[in-house]
Amino acid sequence: MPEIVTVQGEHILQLWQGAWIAALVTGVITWALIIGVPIWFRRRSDDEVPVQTRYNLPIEIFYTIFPVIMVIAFFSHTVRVQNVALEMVDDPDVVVEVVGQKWSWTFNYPDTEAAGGKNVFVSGTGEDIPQLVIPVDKTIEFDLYSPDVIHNFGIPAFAMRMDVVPGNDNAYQVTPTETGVFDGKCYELCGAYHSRMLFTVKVVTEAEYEAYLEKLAADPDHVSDEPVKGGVYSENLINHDEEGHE
Ligand SMILES: [Cu+2]
Repeated sequence: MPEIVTVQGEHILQLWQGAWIAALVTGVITWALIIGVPIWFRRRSDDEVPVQTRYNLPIEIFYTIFPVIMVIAFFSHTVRVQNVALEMVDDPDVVVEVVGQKWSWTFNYPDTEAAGGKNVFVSGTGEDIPQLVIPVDKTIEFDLYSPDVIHNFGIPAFAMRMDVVPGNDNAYQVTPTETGVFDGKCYELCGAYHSRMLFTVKVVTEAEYEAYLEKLAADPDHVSDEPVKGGVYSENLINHDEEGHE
C-alpha cells in the first residue's frame, strides 16, 4: 500500500487492514481444520472404525451463527468507514471541477476568477499530463463531470476514487495531510487511450496554492470564458473545424 496522505484515506486503510487480519485468522483456522481433520481422525487400523458423528447440534449452531456475526461485523465497519469517506461538508475550503474526457483530465478552479470574471483551468493530453494543485490540511471537494463516457478519478495515495459518470455528477471530498506530488489515473476502462489518462496531484502550502492560482489566472492559456468541460484538445479540434468552414 502507498503511504496514505488524507484524513479519509486513513480510515479506509484501517478498514482494509482490519478486514485482512480478520480474514487471515479465519483462513488459518479453516485451513487447520481442513488439513488437520483427515490427519487426526484417519482410520488407524482395519479393526477400528473411527467414531461416526452425525447431527452435532452445538457445532451446527456455531457454524451458522459465527459467519453471520462476521458478516455483521464486516458490514457495520464498512458502513461506518463509507460514511466517513463520503461525508460532505457544506462549505469546503476549495472546490475543483474535475472533467474526465476522452482521454485526459481538465481541472477548473471555480473559486478563483481571472480578470473580467473569467474561468481558471488546467487541461492535459496523453502526452502532456495535467497537474492538479491543491492546498494541504484543507477540505477539497472534487466535482466530477464527464462529457462522454464513464471515467474514474482516483489517487492511490489518497485511498479514494470515484466514477465520473456522464449525466450524473458525483463528488467527493478529501483533506490532504501532507505536501508532495502524487500520481493519479483513470480507473475505469474508458476506451482506446484509457491508459494515457494520467495526472499528478501536487499538494502545497496555502501560500504556494494562492501564488499558483494567481499565476494561472494571469496566463491566457489557462483562462477561458466558461468552465472547460471537454478538454482543450477537443475544443481546439472543434475550433479548427469551425475555422475551416468559415
Ligand atoms: Cu477514462
